[in-house]
This record gives sequence, C-alpha cells and structure tokens, in this order.
Amino acid sequence: MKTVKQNVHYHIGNENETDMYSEILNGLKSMPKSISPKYFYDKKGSELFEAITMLREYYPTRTELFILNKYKYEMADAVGTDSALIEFGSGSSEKVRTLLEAMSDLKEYVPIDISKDFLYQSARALSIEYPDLNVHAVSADYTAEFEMPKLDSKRKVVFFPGSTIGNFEPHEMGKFLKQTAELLRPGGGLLIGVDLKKDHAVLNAAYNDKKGITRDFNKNLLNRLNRELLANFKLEEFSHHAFYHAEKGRVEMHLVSLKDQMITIGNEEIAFEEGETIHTENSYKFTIEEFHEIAGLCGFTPKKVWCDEKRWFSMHFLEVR
Ligand code: AVI
Repeated sequence: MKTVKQNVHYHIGNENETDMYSEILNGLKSMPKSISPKYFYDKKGSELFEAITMLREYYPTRTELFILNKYKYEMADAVGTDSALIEFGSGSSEKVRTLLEAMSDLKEYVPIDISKDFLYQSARALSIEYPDLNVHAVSADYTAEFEMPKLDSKRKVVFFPGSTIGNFEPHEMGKFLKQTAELLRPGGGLLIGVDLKKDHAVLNAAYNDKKGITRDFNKNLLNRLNRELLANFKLEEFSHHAFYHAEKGRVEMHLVSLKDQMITIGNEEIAFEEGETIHTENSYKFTIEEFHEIAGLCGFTPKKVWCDEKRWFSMHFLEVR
C-alpha cells in the first residue's frame, strides 16, 4: 500500500478570550460611542467585505494584487530560500498563491487566522495543491500572544497583506510591530501591504461606493448585535457615514442615529441623540516615509518598497535589526 506523507498540520495558537458583550457595551457607553472594527467579520460581514474588494471604487485589493503579481520574483528573493513564510489573517490564503508561484523552494507556510474551521479547510486545500510544502495552520488571534509550532527553516518571514495594519490605532500598531519583531528575531523579515495617502476624492469614493456595499457592511454590525447580543437596533434608523479626515490621516466610518432613540442590548439601555454616531472603523493611510519611521521605531530596517504606477498602494520588505 502506498503511504501518503501528511503535509498539513493543525495547531491551536491561543484561545479566543474576549467577552464580546462587555466589550461592545463598554464602547456603546463611552463618549463618543465606538465599536471595534474586528466585530464586522461575522459570516455575512466577511461575505460583504469580499464583495467590497471587487468594487470598482475599492482600489486597495486590486492594486495590491497587481503589485504582488508584478514583483513576486523580487519578493521571493527578499524572502530567501531557507525561510518559513508566516501569514497573519490568512483567510482563504488567496493572495499568498501569487507569491507561491515564485517560491517553488519554500518548505514551510504557516497561515494564522482566528476563524478555525475556515483556516483548516483552506490549509488542507493548499496542502493538496502544493504537495512539497509543509502547511502549519495555526488558529489564533495574531494580535495577542500565541504559540508557534516548531519549524525547520532557519529564518522566519511574516506576510501581512491587505493594509490591515491601517485598521490598528497608533498605539496598537506600535505594540503589534514590536511583538512581530520579537517573534521574527533579528534577521527575520516582514512583507507588508500599506495603503498610501492620496487624493481625498479617491479615498472618499472607496468607502462610499455607489452600490452601497460598504454601507451594508457597516450596518451589518447592527444586525450582528441584534442577533448575537439580543439588541434591538432598527437598521433604517441609522445611516452610513464615511469620510477622509486629513489631519488624522485616516478614513473614519460611523453609524449615525437618524433620531433621538433608546436601544436595548441584553438588559441594558443605551440612549442616542439625533446625529450621534457609533464610530466603527478607522483606516489609516500613510506616506512611505511615515511608515518607515514607525517601523524603524519598532525595530525594523526598511529594505525594499514596491508600488503601483499611481503610488496608491505599497508593499514593503523590512528586516528586524
Ligand atoms: C480590512 N481593511 C483593510 C479594510 C479597510 O479598507 O480599512 C476594511 C474596510 N472597511 C471599509 N471598506 C473596507
């Protein structure tokens, strides 16, 4: 009988310990009201985000894929031949496939994601497509501490595409970059996608698409609270508001209450005034120099930057000092 070598391995990196109800309630009781953007991604929210990435106005995903495809051999060179590639928030591992085309000698790929079932399913599919690649799927919240599997490669490189770094607040970004530098050890690398500052009209359009998918994505958060936390938000009584705040260098998303109203969530009541908002997301945009400065303060040396022709999006390779 032929024995098949198993090239996919499953690991639990950490367990999800956040208490969604207390976190959301705290945010709704704060002034101004806010909810972390991590709560957008229930099943429906993930589907809506997927639809956003295909919109004409939403340039980041398309542009990043273009850069990846154009420069994948240079990126493969930067990653090197004896490195393990670790992806944070790997989802369906779609973007890494472009890189893998240029990395035929990669031996270890470590996708890390919080949605365990989807992660394991995607890892299995990838391991079948790449029989010579060892896939170590780690179910974990990569922003918290997590346990890494034992790897054979000499060096580690983290792949963090999508400009997800832009959804972190500045203090979270610093903490995350320092934590990543520690995981990578000196000489390790970070290949990261970073959205750039640009014409405000382009930014405003990207978060206010004509089809209203971003509006639905934002409002879906209220549906989630109704379903999972027994809230009674009426979706038609809130509107989507997204705009680029130039001084803060970020696109802000809010849900605006269209009238004075009381909301119940679990056994708590929350009052809204007409025009009051729940701040649901910040998406920070950077110049290349700004990003280099922050990364430099967190222990990284910038090695290489790749951009599209309009300089709307950037991919960086940085090394830990
Ligand atoms: C996931 N993240 C990088 C997206 C962004 O552009 O900040 C989330 C998003 N929000 C509205 N549209 C897309």
